[in-house]
Amino acid sequence: MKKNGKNIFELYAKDPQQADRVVFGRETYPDRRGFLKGAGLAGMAALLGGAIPFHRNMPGGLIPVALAEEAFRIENKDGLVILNDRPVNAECPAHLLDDEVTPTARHFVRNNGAPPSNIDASGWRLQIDGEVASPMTLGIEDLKKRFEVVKLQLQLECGGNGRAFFDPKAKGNQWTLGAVGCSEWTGVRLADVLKAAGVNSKAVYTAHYGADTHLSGDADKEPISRGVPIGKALSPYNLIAFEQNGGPLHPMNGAPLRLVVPGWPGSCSQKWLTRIQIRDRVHDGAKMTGTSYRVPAYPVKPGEDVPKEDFRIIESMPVKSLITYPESGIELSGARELTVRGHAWAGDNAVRSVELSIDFGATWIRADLRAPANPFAWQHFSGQVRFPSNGYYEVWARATDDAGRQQPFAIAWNPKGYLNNSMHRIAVRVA
Ligand SMILES: Nc1nc2c(c(=O)[nH]1)N[C@H]1C(S)=C(S)[C@@H](COP(=O)(O)O)O[C@H]1N2
Ligand SMILES: [Mo]
Repeated sequence: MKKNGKNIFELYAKDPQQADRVVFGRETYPDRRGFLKGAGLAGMAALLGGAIPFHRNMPGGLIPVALAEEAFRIENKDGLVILNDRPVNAECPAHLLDDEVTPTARHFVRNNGAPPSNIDASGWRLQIDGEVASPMTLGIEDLKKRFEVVKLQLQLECGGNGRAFFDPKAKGNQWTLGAVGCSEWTGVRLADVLKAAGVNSKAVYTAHYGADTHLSGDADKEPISRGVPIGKALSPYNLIAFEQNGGPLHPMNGAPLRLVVPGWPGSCSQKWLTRIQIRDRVHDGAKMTGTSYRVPAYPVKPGEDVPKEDFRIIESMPVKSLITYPESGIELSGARELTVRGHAWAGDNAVRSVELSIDFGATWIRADLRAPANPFAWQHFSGQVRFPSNGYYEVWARATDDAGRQQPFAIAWNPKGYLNNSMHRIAVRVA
C-alpha cells in the first residue's frame, strides 16, 4: 500500500482536479491553492464523514490520511492487488481465483481512463450505427424487451496478463497471473442486436465506445476504442451484458452496460458501453493502431527492435492454465499427497487436456479436465500428485488446446509484453 500512498500524493501534486476525478469520480476540491473552505470544505467533510473542527489549520493540498489510506481500496473488491491507481488497475492473486465462477469481488480491473461518474442504468443509451440499415438507440430496458436475454460464463483475460515476467521488461501494467476471470454474465447477444440493425455488405469491423474519459481531461480523446472483425462480432457468444453473477455489474467492470467478447484480448470488451459503430474498414480508434494489442508477425529475440509495420492485431488468445489451489508456497507436513486444481482456457478454442508435473517437466500426469459450462467458459481441472520424499518441489501445469497447441515453458517475448501463456508453476515444500 506504500506504493499507492505515494502515487496518490504524486497524483494530487500534479493535478488535484484531475486527481479527484480519478479517485472519487468527481471534483471535491474546487480550490486547492488556499485553505479548504466553502464547497470544498463541505465536500471534504462529507467524504470524511464529519465536520473538521480544525479545518482552518489544514494547509491547501493536504490529503487527509483517511482518504490516502482508503482511496485505493476499491469498494466491493476483495483481495485484489492494486498495480496502478491512475488509471485503476488491479489483479486477483491466483489462489483467490479458485471459485468455478469468478465472484464479482474477485474480477480484475483494467482501466485505461477515468470511469464515468454517472452510471445510472435507467438513463443509459446504446447507439448502434455505421454500416447498418437501421441505426438504433436503445436503453437497457429496450435491450431486455427486444432481444433474448442469456446467461453465459465467459472468460476474460487482459492481453498483457503475465507481462511482469518478461525479460527484458516490457512497459505497461506489470500483471502477474491475475488479469483474468470468468464471471457469469447476463445480457443480450451482440449478434442479435447487430442483425436487428441490419449490418450491410460493406461491414468489416466493429468500433466500440465507452463513457469513460481520457486521463488528460481532453474530451476529444478516447481512453480506448477497439473493435473486432464482423465475423467475430456475429459469434453468438458475445454479450452486451447488464448483469455480472446475477447482480449489477461492478462499477469498475463497466456498470451499467458492457461488451463481453470472450476469447480475445480483454480490450475488445468495451466497458461503460455507449456506442457500437459498424465500419467499412479495420477500426483505427485509440489503442487499435501502432503497437497496441499487437505482436510481431514472426518470432523475435528478447529485446529485439521490431518495425511497426511488422506488428499484427492480436485476435484469439492462446491456451493457458492457472493453478488456483493450493497457493504457491504451501508447506505439507505429514501428507505426501496433494490435490491440485485450477482452470484452463484457450481463446476461441477449447482445452483438450491439462497435465501436471512435479519433477520440473520430466514427466507429466494427466489431470481430470471438465467440459466448459458453455463455449468460452474456462474449464476446471484437478489432479492428485504424490511427492516421493521430503523437500522442495514445484508443481507445473500445462494445457493443450483442441488444435494441439500447448503452453510453452518459456515466454515468447514480444516488445509490448502480450500473450504470456507460459506454464504456471507453484512452490510446494514437503516436510
Ligand atoms: N471503456 C473501457 N472499456 C474497457 C477498458 C477501458 O479502459 N475502458 N479496458 C479494457 C481492457 S484493456 C480490459 S483487459 C478489459 C478488462 O475488463 P475488467 O476491468 O472488467 O476486468 O476491459 C476493457 N474494456
Ligand atoms: Mo487489457
